[in-house]
Amino acid sequence: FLASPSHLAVVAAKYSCGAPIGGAEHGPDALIDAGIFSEIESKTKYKCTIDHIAQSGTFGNTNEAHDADPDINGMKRPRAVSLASKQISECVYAHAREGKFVMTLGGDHSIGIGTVTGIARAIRERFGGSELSVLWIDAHADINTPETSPSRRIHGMPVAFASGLAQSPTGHSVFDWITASHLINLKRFVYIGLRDVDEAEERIIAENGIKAYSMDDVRRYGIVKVMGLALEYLGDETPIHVSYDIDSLDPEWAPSTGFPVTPGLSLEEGIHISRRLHATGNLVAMDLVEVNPLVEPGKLGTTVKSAGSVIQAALGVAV
Ligand code: EXY
Ligand code: MN
Ligand code: MN
Ligand code: MN
Repeated sequence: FLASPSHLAVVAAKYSCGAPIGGAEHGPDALIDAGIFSEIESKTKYKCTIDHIAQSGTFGNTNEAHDADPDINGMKRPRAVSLASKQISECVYAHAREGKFVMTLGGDHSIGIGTVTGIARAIRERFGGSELSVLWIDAHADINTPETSPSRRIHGMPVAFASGLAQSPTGHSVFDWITASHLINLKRFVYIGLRDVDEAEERIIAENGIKAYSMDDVRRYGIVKVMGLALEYLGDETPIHVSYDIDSLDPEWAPSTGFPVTPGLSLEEGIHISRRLHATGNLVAMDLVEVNPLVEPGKLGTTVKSAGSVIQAALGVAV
């Protein structure tokens, strides 16, 4: 039911203000400089454009404490992350509204607040109120609220903000830009690859009846079966957004990331996920996040190559 887009809007989201360590703001350039998108242009029908978004000025874009950005409700860097995600949300919304495929490169995973809300809003408008489906491929659940988060870092909270579970803290206007038109429905949401989930997150997942396939499930049933179940659950008639955290892959394949957890998906399993999503014909947007060139710099090549493969497979390139 989707007209197949011929324009690929790449959004380089150069932020690390949601994470406790810096470096992820350099992820987008590492991917772009590796030539992934020139190759896509030569091998597919896609015409690519790239927007670079980095915050400067008042709040800064890195994780370091900032006088202008004191904690709110325990959250670290709330204004920086809120402003970053608002900018990203508006940018991806504008592209998706025109029917382009939107590929956002992170950045720490707090940028997912921006991507998911922007795509969800565009889909509502394009398809008369219908809701976006989201696949979250990650070692982590990223669904803490400011109240449950052990780290107080917003990269562990994007799913909570994009679904409305976390709200703008009382008395503060930060994150107030997220309105009902931006929110996703957690009944149209599936996790794959989980293996490092906080106790409170386990409870939130259970209470909200969220479909989740852990790494143990992938080992038990195999990735082919798991993808089949995930896509069957979401149904055929739905636009899909995949938010792909590179730390879903085993550290062997993606060592240059801030929070690696072993054992993870093999590169082959990671590519299978992307291929299956492409084959649905319903994929409208993708995030590829948490490539951190400052972690294991000697193995950045391996990490970028893996990221490039999952990106290209999602766009139908044979990898
Ligand atoms: N669940 C932990 C927290 O909320 O602090 C760890 C989050 C890690 C997030 C990584 C990037 O995906
Ligand atoms: Mn994540
Ligand atoms: Mn993660
Ligand atoms: Mn194709």
